[in-house]
Amino acid sequence: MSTKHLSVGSQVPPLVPGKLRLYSMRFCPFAQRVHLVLDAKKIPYDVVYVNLTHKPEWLVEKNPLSKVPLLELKEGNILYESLIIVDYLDEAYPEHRLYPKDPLLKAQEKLLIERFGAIIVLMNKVYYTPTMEREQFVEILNGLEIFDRELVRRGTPFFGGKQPGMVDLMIWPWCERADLIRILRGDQFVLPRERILRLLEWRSAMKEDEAVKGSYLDGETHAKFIRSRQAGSAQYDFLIAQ
Ligand SMILES: N[C@@H](CCC(=O)N[C@@H](CS)C(=O)NCC(=O)O)C(=O)O
Repeated sequence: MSTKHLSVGSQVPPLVPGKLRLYSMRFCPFAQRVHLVLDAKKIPYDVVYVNLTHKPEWLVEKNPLSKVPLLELKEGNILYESLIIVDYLDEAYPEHRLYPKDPLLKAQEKLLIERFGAIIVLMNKVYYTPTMEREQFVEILNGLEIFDRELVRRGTPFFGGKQPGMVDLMIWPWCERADLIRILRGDQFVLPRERILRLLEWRSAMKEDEAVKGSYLDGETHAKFIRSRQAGSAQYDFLIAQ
């Protein structure tokens, strides 16, 4: 169950003994990466949601970049940056490994995640800029096609094999949001099925995964948040029953 996003003037709730603490924002794809890994590895954690428009004073004290995700460990140690956090979690909690153990294979998976960064930049433009050029849409599609072909090459249901691994979980938040392009920009921006058939099958399989279900939101819900932010008043708490 979600709680309200804490904002300026709030106090940090005390840490819960025996649990990691994740500082998150319900609609942040980078924070979702960490939720996915914690959920996939079944690591006990509690969540503090943060209002990023009216940030609590303590956020910058915990993370000099003043961003989420932010992971607070039992010993009071703090980690930020989604990829650094998940790397730590996979090493510190080696049961149900998400990266391959082999250093070369692990580095190759990281390269693939790095490559997805170009799609993240393009998708961000869909949210933040008022118009979308055809060229930008084609670039997103070309990027997704690389991942579609990689799945075909691997011949497995997931990048991680029979189960989702780190690549699957790290690219998922933006694949969950892929319908936003059409919802926010119109029907001329529907991703053509035939170009990314295997990736779309993967997307359906991912939606059935228990860890994915834990943080999943549909396209319309994501769009509602983005529209509220575009209108100048981000509604962080609209999912919480009043
Ligand atoms: N590179 C960071 C990006 C995190 C990020 O941009 N988080 C956004 C929310 S989705 C944030 O906290 N923004 C607040 C700000 O930029 O002031 C990561 O991978 O964790």
